[in-house]
Parts: sequence; structure tokens; C-alpha cells
Amino acid sequence: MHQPVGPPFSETLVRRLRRAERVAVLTGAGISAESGVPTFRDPDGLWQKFRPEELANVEAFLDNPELVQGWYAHRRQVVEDVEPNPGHVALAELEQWVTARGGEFLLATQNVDGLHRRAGSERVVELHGSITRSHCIECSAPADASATERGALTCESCGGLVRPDVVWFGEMLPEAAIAAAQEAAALADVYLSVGTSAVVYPAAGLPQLARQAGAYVVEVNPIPSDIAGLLNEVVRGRAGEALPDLVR
Ligand code: BV8
Ligand code: ZN
Repeated sequence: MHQPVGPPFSETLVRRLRRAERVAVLTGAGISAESGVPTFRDPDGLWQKFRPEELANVEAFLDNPELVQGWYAHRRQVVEDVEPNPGHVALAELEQWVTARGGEFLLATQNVDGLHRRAGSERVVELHGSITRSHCIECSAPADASATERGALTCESCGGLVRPDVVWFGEMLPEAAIAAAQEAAALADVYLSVGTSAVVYPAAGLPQLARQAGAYVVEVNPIPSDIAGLLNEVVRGRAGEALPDLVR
């Protein structure tokens, strides 16, 4: 692995990264934007066409399962047709660089697109689940992916409704995932918050937790997130362009 080098990152960050025993990362939809996956809250984002209340919650699903399943089937198709971008790859390389020298690394993503793992990241927790998997709301049986591809709405074994394995508003995050992400944030020497508007909790609380626990917290985002003022350093840039500089 190459040593991380400077611009647009500060010498402070590069120096701290060289020394860091524990590095943790939070990513949001912005890191997948350069792969062609629409974000949620950017002007051309997913929520512009629909509001979260309309789609990403249980009531909306039960009220109109065809609409919600159709939206996820569309998003699955988008994700299948795209590739990880240099931002995803850089984070996978950063993981290798940190772990190869015996350090700890954890990437917590809010994204449900599976692109971090496709880019080679291994130490990943999916805080909001994954659209690549679905299950029956009655018997919890995993739904056959091809069946959902065909837009099947019901469970083959019990006839119950099938939903994507994502965390909707008002639903608890996977216990183990959020606990691991919070522990990594509390212990991190360096914390990167990449491509998130930091408006959705509890995920948005992670960079703040890291900062309060003494980590050096850096945001990578073309525009200030909700928590930019609380961080040590902000890199006004696109993840796919800025992150490779960190590990070059
Ligand atoms: C929970 C489903 C316990 C999967 C999603 C009042 C106040 C505070 C909190 C609450 C409240 N009322 C309710 C809550 C809790 C609620 C919440 O936080 N609401 C917010 C909106 C106010 N949270 C929950 O309900 C969570 N559960 O708390 O359970 C509970 C239970 C009951 C009641 C209370 C609490 C569940 C949260 C998960 C919701 N599921 N999606 C899916 O369909 O995908 S949320 C959705 O937003 C996605 O998961 C997404 O990951 C997440 C965050 O969005 P971002 O990833 O940040 O994306 P966004 O578009 O916003 O930003 C993109 C950023 O990238 C931008 O800043 C942009 O500038 C930047 N960018 C663009 N291009 C690039 C880039 N950056 C870098 N490079 C680029 N090239
Ligand atoms: Zn079932």
C-alpha cells in the first residue's frame, strides 16, 4: 500500500492517519453518486420524486405494497447496472492499509446498494440493511431474489407479503451493526464521514460520537452536511476524486 499523501487532505490528517491504530468510516448515498446511484436529498435525488413518508416506512408499504416494491425493484436494477467507483475502491484500500499494519478498521454504511463489498471492503456493517435481500413479513423466510425481480409480492411458502431487507423510518437498526459502529466511533483515532447529509439518526450521531471521544473527524462532501461545524476538517470534494488521494 502507498502511504497516504496530502492535498486536498491536510498534513495533520495524513500524519494522524499514518499513526492511527483505529480508523472508522461512515458513508452515505454521496459515495455511490459517482457510480450513478441517485442520492436521496440532492436536487436530483430520490426523495425529490417521492417523500420518505410515502415510501420508506411500513405504513406506506402495507398501504401500497406494489408501489413500494416497485420502487425497490427499480433501485435494485439501478444498482445491478452500476459499478463501484474510485471512492469505494479507495476505502477498501484504506482498510487493507490499516489492517495490514495491525490496525483496527470499520466501515459503517447507510447505503443499501452493496457497492462497498463489491469494491473489496470486508469490515463493513450495513446500518440500513440491503436492497439485495428480501423477506416475508409473515414467516420471515428469505424471498427468492429472482421472484422479487419478477415483482412477486408474496411469499412462496406462506403467501405473506415480501419486503426488502432495509430499515425504514421508525424501525430499529440491526442491533449488532449499530453497536459495532458506535464502538468503532468511540475508539477511533481518525473518523471519516463521507457522502452523507447527516440528517438521519442514529447514523448521523456517529461522527459526533467520534468527535466527542477525541477522534480526528474529517468530512468528505461537496457541500456542508448538517454536522460540518462539529468536525475537525472538511474536504469540499467528491469522494471519487478526493479519497484516492488519501491512499495513493
Ligand atoms: C430509528 C431506507 C428508533 C433504506 C432510510 C426527529 C428528530 C431526529 C430523529 C428522528 C425524528 N423523528 C424520527 C427520527 C428518527 C429517524 C430520523 O432520523 N429521521 C430524520 C429524517 C429526522 N430515524 C429513524 O427512523 C431510524 N430508526 O431511529 O429507530 C426510533 C423508532 C421510532 C421513532 C423514533 C426512533 C431509521 C433510519 C433509516 C431510515 N431508512 N432509508 C432505503 O430505502 O434506502 S433513510 C435514507 O437516508 C437512506 O438510508 C440514506 O442512507 C439515509 C441518509 O441519507 P444520506 O445517505 O446522507 O443521503 P443524502 O441524499 O441525504 O445525502 C447525500 C450527501 O452526499 C449530501 O450531503 C451530498 O452533498 C453528498 N454528495 C453528493 N455527491 C457526492 C457527495 N459526497 C461525496 N461525493 C459525492 N460525489
Ligand atoms: Zn412467508
